[in-house]
Amino acid sequence: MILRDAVRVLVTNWDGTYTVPSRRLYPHQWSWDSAFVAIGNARWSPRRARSELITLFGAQWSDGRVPHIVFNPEAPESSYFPGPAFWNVRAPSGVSTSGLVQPPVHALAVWLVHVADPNVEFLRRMYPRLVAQQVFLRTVRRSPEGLLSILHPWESGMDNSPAWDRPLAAVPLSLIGAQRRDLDDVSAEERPTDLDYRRYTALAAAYRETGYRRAGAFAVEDPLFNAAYGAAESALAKIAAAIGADPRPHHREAAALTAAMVDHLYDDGLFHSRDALTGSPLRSSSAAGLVPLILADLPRDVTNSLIGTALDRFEVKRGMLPSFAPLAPEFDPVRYWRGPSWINLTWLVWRGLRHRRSDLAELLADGMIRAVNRSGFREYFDPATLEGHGCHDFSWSAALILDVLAQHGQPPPIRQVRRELGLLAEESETEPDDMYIGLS
Ligand code: 2M8
Repeated sequence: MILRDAVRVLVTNWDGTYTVPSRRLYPHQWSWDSAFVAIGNARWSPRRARSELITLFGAQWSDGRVPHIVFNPEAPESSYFPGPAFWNVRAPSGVSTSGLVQPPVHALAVWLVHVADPNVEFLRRMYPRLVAQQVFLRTVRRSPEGLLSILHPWESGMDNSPAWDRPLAAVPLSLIGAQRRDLDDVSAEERPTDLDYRRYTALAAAYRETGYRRAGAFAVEDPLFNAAYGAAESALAKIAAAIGADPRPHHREAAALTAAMVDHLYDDGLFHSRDALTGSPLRSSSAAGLVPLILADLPRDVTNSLIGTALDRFEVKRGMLPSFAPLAPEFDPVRYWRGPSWINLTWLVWRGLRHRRSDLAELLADGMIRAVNRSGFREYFDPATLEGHGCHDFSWSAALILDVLAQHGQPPPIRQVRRELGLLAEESETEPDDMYIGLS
């Protein structure tokens, strides 16, 4: 049973207060993974869902940034590259983290966890931290045109996307080779090249040398990252209303962001990145350009054109969204983020389509379920054959399937699954202590 298997993956990857994306390949806490995991866990253990997010925000920096990796002190340095010694930084709570961020999908996650299991106290606890996360981004990453920059491909979440080939080529190569661990678990054809890794390392080291303050050779306005920020403001408006705060500033911020994206990143049926250092467009066929479908106020003509592109260039009628358009020359169906389908990207676009084109949303939901039925909870899938690639038992693949099933009339039979997995105690446990240190 797919439901029980999904819960089993999440239980296996649970570390006591949060979930690792994969036991071997990614043995720490990752920022946007935890948001997706919380959305799925909310369907069977809202306590774990809340704990996941509280733990992540326990590592928030005093400037409001939520680091993209929170390191597990018990995992050895050699278990992941680049590990805590490379980043050489600690959050106010004392835990080692990276200095980068990832797409801010957390306010949406907090809201969805609340919808699945209403808990105003949790909203009150998370609201100031989510606001601080957004304030950090708009204070230090926003251009005069109102768009946010990412400073490393790892901040996009779609690390190896062909969309970064051009701006990444301008990054000087690191003299130090990367001590990669990823190839111990996944074959080299499915991962970034060594050359990519030398550039990733050089860029991260240069950012570290500025105290994680100043942009280096890579600064890009990415549609997925910006859309996540806009959707976060819409979620914050709902959270604010639920706790008696003023939702209007959040509505205004979401509308302004959407307008800036349409003015500067949209062209010909797709949103594209822009090089923030030169102002030039970085046209590509990345599926990041469809993610703005999650924005509430997207103009109708833009929405319709995006749907046309999804059907035509991204062939979504096949059921899964490829991460890069299949007819584009750079497309590769098995290499990480250069074409394979991912459950989180497909889920985001599925959410954007549910109230606009429910027929297409159904096709994507069926596609995600078929993919995991055929290949298990793999990290990514060949969009044509649904063959699985990357690591096995990948957390967000399991989590988001639970959400899809619940929304498609198959809410998990929670007590039965818990009983089968020996997890009946779940119901009575309480959330972890608040590790939060306070914002300056
Ligand atoms: C991948 O990224 C990490 C670096 O952050 C890596 O390759 O080591 C990406 O797929 C990213 O989106 C994801 O959050 C992370 C953990 O699943 O893995």
